[in-house]
Amino acid sequence: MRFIHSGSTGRRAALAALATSAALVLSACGGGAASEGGGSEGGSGSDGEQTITFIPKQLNNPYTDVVLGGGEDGATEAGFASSEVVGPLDASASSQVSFINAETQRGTNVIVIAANDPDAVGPALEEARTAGSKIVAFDSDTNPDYRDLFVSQVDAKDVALIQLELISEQIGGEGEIAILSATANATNQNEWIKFMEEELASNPDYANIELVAKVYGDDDDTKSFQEAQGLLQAYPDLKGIISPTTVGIAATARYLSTSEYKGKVALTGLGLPNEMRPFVKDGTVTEFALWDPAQLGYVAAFAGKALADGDITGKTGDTFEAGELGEREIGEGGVVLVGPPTQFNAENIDDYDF
Ligand code: RAM
Repeated sequence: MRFIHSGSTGRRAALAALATSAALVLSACGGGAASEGGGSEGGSGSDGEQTITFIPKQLNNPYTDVVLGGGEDGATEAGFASSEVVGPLDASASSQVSFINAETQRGTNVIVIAANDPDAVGPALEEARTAGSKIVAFDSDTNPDYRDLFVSQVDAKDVALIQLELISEQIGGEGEIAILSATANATNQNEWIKFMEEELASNPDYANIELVAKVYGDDDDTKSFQEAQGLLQAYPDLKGIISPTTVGIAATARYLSTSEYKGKVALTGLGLPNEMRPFVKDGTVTEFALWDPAQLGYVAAFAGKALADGDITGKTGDTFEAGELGEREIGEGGVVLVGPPTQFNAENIDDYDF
């Protein structure tokens, strides 16, 4: 596996997207759920062969496809006998519970989860742990009581500060801004927003920037598009939008690109270069940020293997090898950082393929 500049990550993501679409078709009558097999065989680890299952926030999200591409590569390299992907089609608070319960029944050794809500998944994860599963949170944390460790993309405060710096630059340091987020319960977005609000209130550089609204597109393309449209109608003086979600920023860019606000209302946040490229090229977006999502899944798989092997327990100071990304150390609060974040603009966006 190669990272960041790699064409292989992009191809892997495309394959994952195809597989996901196929799974969705197969499960269309199955109550809004889907699963995608990988590795040699599914099922319990009772024969001594370890199994890992990834439960993302939702399956129909291009970001998720890239994360899971890295996750499946990591699972294979780390030596799991099988890896699976299961998950809901929407990111609502309790949509992952039935999937966790099914993994507990199957005796899955490691569950890797991006939590849609920090607490709604708690009781189900506790049952899984009692049954012997190791729990790795990634992308969006659970309440720390419910997992062994959390693999975080980048330090949460840094994610917040980058987005504020970008919007401030793009609106000339003053004016009204809004945030268009994912779901109202998403742990990751809420933490970034909390740090943004604290910084806006305390940093004199931002004294002339006013956050006038926070809206939620639920990581649904259509709802995000409509929320963007609604913001511009409700706040005619709006100077900029921060969207800390790949789904939200792409939908907002699509709205702005054909509206009278194109090039006048700034848009930044967290986006996939492959989705944002046309909007950078057509002048809708100047600069945005993200990390390499594949690395998140890759490191999570190796963390799961180290937990399942008993090499680490998830406590601060524990270290493990994450394949070609090298040694990782568990920091305060059981958090493993992946990073680094990258900023994408017209000069460098063609160097990235994910
Ligand atoms: C969306 C999801 C995900 C987040 C990225 C930046 O795809 O909300 O959890 O990490 O955006």
